[in-house]
Amino acid sequence: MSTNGHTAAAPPILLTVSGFDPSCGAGTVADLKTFAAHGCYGVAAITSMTVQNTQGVEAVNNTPSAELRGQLEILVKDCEIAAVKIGMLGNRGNAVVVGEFLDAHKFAHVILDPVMKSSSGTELLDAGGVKYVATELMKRASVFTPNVPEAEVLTGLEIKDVSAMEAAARKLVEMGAQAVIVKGGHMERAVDVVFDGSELVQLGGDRVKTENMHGTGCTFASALTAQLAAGRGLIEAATLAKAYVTKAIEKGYPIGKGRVPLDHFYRLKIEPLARGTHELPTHGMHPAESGH
Ligand code: PXL
Repeated sequence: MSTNGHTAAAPPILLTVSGFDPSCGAGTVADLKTFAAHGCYGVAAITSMTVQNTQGVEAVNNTPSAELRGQLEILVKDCEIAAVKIGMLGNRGNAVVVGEFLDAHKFAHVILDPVMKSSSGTELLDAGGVKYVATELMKRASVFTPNVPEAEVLTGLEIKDVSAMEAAARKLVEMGAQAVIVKGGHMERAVDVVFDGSELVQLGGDRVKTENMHGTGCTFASALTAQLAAGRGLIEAATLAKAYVTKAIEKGYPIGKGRVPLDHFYRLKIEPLARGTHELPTHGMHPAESGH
């Protein structure tokens, strides 16, 4: 292996299998920013090129299945992937490619976020894809992270409160999921329900200004992926991921006329220094000292 002289150990390499949002609030780019914010190196296979801005999705152009398979296989031939995060799949054909990929290679962590619609309501997975997720892909994931509307579609249950979220989590495990987190971001109280097949836990949370946000689900699932890859157990990883996404929501800022992306790098924000403090020329840099 050529290292080009670089000998530093690489951080965990995380793979996102997701769609591209040109406004970079959701999908692949939200995932990569989240991975980077957690000190991980992200690689990506793109399932779909969406045409969207912060105001909504204008078109969805799914990647041809053979091309998606090519992206996945070329990465796995080269890199040691610590965990896989799956988001938007687009259609059944691409969901099947991902199922086959998971069968062909063993990964320590597979986090499946069953994205069905954009926050503005556009379909991001066709009906055949939803069926494949429910019957095949879900059981191949180590953690399954539907939001409330997705959990309703998959279980057929109506979910109006936290106890219905718990019932949905139990039903998804009966349907074959290994572990489930039903995300309560759409509910009045943003409680998430975590169920690993034996222990059922509620993660409390105050609802922050989520009405007009974009990319919260992608970000939570990606933060969870990074925490699991770091070796944390499910409950601790989910708690930390929820804390991260909550803060990133709080710190979000508008970049366009529509939905607000999160600030994935809020941890890097440094309070502005007193004016001028960091622009003082160092010795030898100042014209007065150059001798001219
Ligand atoms: O937030 C779900 C989502 C996931 N992936 C892509 C998206 C969206 C929402 O718009 O565009 C690519």
